[in-house]
Amino acid sequence: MLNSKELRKDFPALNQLVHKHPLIYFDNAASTLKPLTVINRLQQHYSYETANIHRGVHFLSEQGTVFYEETRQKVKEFINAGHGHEIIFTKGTTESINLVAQCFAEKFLQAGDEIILSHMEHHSNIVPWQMVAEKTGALIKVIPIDDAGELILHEYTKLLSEKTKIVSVVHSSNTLGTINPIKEMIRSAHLVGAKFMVDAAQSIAHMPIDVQDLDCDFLAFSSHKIYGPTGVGVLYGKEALLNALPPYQGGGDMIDRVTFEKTTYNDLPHKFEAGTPHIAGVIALKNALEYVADLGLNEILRYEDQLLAYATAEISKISGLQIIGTGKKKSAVISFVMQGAHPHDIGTLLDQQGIAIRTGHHCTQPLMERFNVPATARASFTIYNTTEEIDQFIQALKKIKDIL
Ligand code: 7TS
Repeated sequence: MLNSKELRKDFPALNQLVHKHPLIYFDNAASTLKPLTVINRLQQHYSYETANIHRGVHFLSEQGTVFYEETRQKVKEFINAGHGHEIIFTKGTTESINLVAQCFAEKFLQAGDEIILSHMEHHSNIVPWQMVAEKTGALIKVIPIDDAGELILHEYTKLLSEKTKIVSVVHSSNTLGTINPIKEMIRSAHLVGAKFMVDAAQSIAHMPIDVQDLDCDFLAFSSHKIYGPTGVGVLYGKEALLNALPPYQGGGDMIDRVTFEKTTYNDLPHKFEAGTPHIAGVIALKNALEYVADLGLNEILRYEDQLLAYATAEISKISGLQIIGTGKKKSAVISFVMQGAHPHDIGTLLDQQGIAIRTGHHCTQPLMERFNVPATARASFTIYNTTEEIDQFIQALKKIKDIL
């Protein structure tokens, strides 16, 4: 069993007071805290290793290139991709989705084609598709959800047709916690010849992911949600598809040969990595992935499931509190509303006791409309959280309920 008390020592941020209370960090779906191995790696890089990569002949540049490419191999292993060059480094999930939307549209979308999204998507898996739909005349179709916050799968099957060119769906919802049956959904999409993109922003740190087993065509995640640095993301794409797409941005590193008449492009993965990337961040992402792999994703999953079950049971005992998102398969995210209290007030009062949660629409406004709420309060748990922290959170919520 994962020893959360022991591994808390790896996270210096937990060793501080906020408003004179020990920090209780329940905003892990927004961004996770960083372990020392990641922090130290960044410091090591900026202290002794700074250099640009992929271009120098000097020692530091060559060393940096090796470290950077080692992370690519680590990501490949972590998600079981077939090849290292199927891993593209981006700024984050948002950029990974924008890349696929724009490049895919340019090559494969025409007026009348259909893009399928779900009602529980983060704005970053809606807006990029709307932008390309507007340009190409493609249409967006939306998989509805039920009152528990689960996708209505027979409606999804009905939406699929030979007009469907791509389906892009979140693996695990940042607002509801719902874990979607993407493997099954991918299989259905492929039956009509559509491609499938997985937004794994919320799942990557919390459950094992095997892109070959899923057979997804694209998958995106952010380093900062898996204990790594901000400003780094990953796009996985199947080799043949990435080769078929046009480049995303033009610039250094992505070219083979440039003349004013014509430019030819570099091979994968460099074709999609124009300009100097976040070298330090990519290098330290390897430490984050090793940290998670050492703990074991199945262990993490089991531990977070326990926290979720405990917190759900305790919150459910508080009258006037309603959980939004009650699906059968959930990650450790609880969104809730309290009768007579605005979520922002709940968030502010919790903050005064050192408890960090997120309030608002969580970049899922269509979901807020679906559940007819302007906003929710959201607590999201991970490896360093404990049942004692949940007890304090519950006590604080009960007090807030009396005040408001
Ligand atoms: N997709 C999902 C499902 C997300 O939860 C987020 C961020 C993103 C995409 C975008 O990731 P980014 O790293 O490119 O910004 N979600 C949240 C959240 O729930 N609270 O803050 C950010």
